[in-house]
Amino acid sequence: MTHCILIGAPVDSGQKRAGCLMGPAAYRVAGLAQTLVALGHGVEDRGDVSPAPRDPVPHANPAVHHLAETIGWTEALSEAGSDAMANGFPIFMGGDHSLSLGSVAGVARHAVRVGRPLFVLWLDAHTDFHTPETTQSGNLHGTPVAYIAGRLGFDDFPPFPAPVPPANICMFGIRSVDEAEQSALMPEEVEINDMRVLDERGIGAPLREFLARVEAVNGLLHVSLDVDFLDPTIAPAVGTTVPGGTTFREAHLVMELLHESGLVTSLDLVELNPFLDDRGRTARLMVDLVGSLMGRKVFDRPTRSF
Ligand code: HAR
Ligand code: MN
Ligand code: MN
Ligand code: MN
Repeated sequence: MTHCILIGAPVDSGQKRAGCLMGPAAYRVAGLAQTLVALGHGVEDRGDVSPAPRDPVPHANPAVHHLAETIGWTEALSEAGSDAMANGFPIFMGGDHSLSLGSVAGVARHAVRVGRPLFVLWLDAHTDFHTPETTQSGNLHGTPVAYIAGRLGFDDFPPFPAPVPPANICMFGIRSVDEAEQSALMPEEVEINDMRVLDERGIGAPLREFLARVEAVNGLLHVSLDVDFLDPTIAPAVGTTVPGGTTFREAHLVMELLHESGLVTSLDLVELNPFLDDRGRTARLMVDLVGSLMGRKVFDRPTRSF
């Protein structure tokens, strides 16, 4: 039994298509808490975080927008995340992906506190490895991995508590990478399982290898699940659809293997835009994936496969 702490993060400042702010409400309507309770877990819904208002912050890159607001979210979510880690298993209900600037910062503070290495599993169509200086869209939801990895260019943000070594960051589902991200990632040891890798190897083998690395050093594991990790035909409620995403079963298999590993210590659910959904199907799929992560099985076998 896990004590799950739901943290509403109605962040919409990291991109330009309004609607992600309705995400936490959609997860509640889709029955996230009820799903967790049915699996035998405890649930504490801490409500929605709301950052203090602040004055605009100018930036040398004129494309960057909503910088002050995003910094405010980062501080508030880092605080909420750090507190929740001390008490249970935080589930950040987004909100666009810029919320991970704060959620992972909070988790990293906890990792420092308990003296354990932090690993990050990034399930996304995008690498989100821009800095505020390199982004051309100015959408800060494209930057959290760079912040987490300790890249320079985040001077306006609180310093990241303890940057995650790039080798501890593993991505799955990648199929949209900008040039500046490509060249910044080239020398780094971030493990990028793009869709080509998944086509050739399947999703299970590379995931098991990564989980073995986490287990070997008793790491904490933060999972960041972007809706666009999924193929848009099964998950339409996202502003940045990219064709060729993961299937229903690939996504559930990831969650089932993560459950069996027993390694996951925190989770982001990001980029759901309920305004773009088709009768709630994307919200329900995301909740079902959390169900698999938290122990729901197709068939209950006595042996574990991880
Ligand atoms: N790389 C593009 C940009 O920076 C698109 C980023 C889209 N990011 C998300 N989250 N939707 O992964 O604008
Ligand atoms: Mn505190
Ligand atoms: Mn993302
Ligand atoms: Mn994405």
